[in-house]
Amino acid sequence: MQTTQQVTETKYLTEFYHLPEFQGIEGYKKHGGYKELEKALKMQPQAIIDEVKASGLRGRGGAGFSTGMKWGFLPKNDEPRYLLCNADEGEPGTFKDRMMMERAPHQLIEGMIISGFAINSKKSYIYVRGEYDKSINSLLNAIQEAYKAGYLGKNILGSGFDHDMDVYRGAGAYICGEETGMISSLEGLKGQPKLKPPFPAVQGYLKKPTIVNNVETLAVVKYVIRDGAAHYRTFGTEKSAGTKLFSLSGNVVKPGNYEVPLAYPLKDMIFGLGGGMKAGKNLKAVIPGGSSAPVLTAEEAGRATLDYECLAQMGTMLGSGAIIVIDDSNCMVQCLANLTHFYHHESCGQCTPCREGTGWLDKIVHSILAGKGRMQDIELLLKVADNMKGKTICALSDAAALPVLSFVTKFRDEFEYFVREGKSKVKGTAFKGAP
Ligand code: L3W
Ligand code: SF4
Repeated sequence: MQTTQQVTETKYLTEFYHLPEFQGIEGYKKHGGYKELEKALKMQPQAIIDEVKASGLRGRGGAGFSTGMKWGFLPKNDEPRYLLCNADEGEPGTFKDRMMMERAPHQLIEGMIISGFAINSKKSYIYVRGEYDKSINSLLNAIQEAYKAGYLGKNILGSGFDHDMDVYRGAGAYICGEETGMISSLEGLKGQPKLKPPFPAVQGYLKKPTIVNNVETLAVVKYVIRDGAAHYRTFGTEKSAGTKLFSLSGNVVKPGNYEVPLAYPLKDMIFGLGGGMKAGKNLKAVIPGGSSAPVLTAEEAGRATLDYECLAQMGTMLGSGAIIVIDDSNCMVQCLANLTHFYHHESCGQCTPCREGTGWLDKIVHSILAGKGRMQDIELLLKVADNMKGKTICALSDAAALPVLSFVTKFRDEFEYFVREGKSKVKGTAFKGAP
């Protein structure tokens, strides 16, 4: 497979990420830091919301919901309002938010203060994945610097606007990345999702209106204020505007985080920026948007562009922007076993289709791997997965079912071979048991 164009990153958000000084307030200010906060505080809050709406910015955490529209759902006179930054980053394959928090904590903080001002919120929380020690320390240090400099606290830069910010550390549950689970956890309750509606924008933290946005989404807000919605729209397409950070992992020569405009060809990401496959290996499959996104075959990957519409049309999704590349030395039954184990472990157990379904999927895939599979188990996998879709409180059940449906449908020969022969079709792969 060949790349189609000269492959370069578009370093819009990440322009100064290579500079260690960008992590501290002085270095950040040297490169334009907090200028947009000064500008935003002189604007009407509604004008900021309108600009964000006009920019076409969509949530970068997974669902791609319009940010401006979400902010517009806040009820008019219900206060206090909370802003909650989702930095739980638990989706397998996703590691872009970690880089943003480690290398540019002030970029997120500035974006959050501007967003807080726009939605009239005086208090925000950053809910960070518990394992992210470096991110947490980087944020705590930057928040302290921002308070000292008068960008947080009372009467910010003499504007009359007050805003306080805290970091909350998660405790390792994937489900706390789901916004209502996150709110429950922040309230000190068990981190379990709740039925929507009411959506958090109407009734969230402490039953008050709460906007939950991903790290990258909130960081973008500063740039929309700096350059305007029209400029932001020069990147990407009409419906998928802007640049996006993609976490590229798996069997590529150069894994890492790459920032490109939306609608960037997936093959350029893999074979250009990612350096292609390792010597002697061929592309077999790609998971384009975090482990919840249905897998693409190599042929499909060659046609895909990285935007919400193209990937949805191909029956998968952009999700959180985690691209997991699988070469032909991997066994798809074993790859799926990693995913079924993960979702079974992370199901919170409230809904029967999810609690039981994730367990059955995991048991069936592992029995095939143990050489005890029956041909009818392949159909059973499809049936169980199908019954888990669209019936539960949150999207985890669908997220567990979709990879199974796509792996079994697109790589059925590998599942049948394993059942028939009791071993993998891919030579040299031996299953070493569940992680
Ligand atoms: C008010 C309405 N608000 C929708 C809001 C809603 C939420 C956002 C999107 O799942 C996906 C999931 C994972 N009034 C509203 C409204 N909203 N209608 O819009 O809502 P929703 O329900 O479509 O999505 P979600 O529950 O936020 C997110 C997928 O992302 N995923 C997981 C990503 C993991 C990470 C990570 O590790 N960083 O993000 C990956 O693909 O499967 O489909 O705010 O309240 N009428
Ligand atoms: Fe919990 Fe699964 Fe139900 Fe989500 S779908 S609330 S993870 S049991």
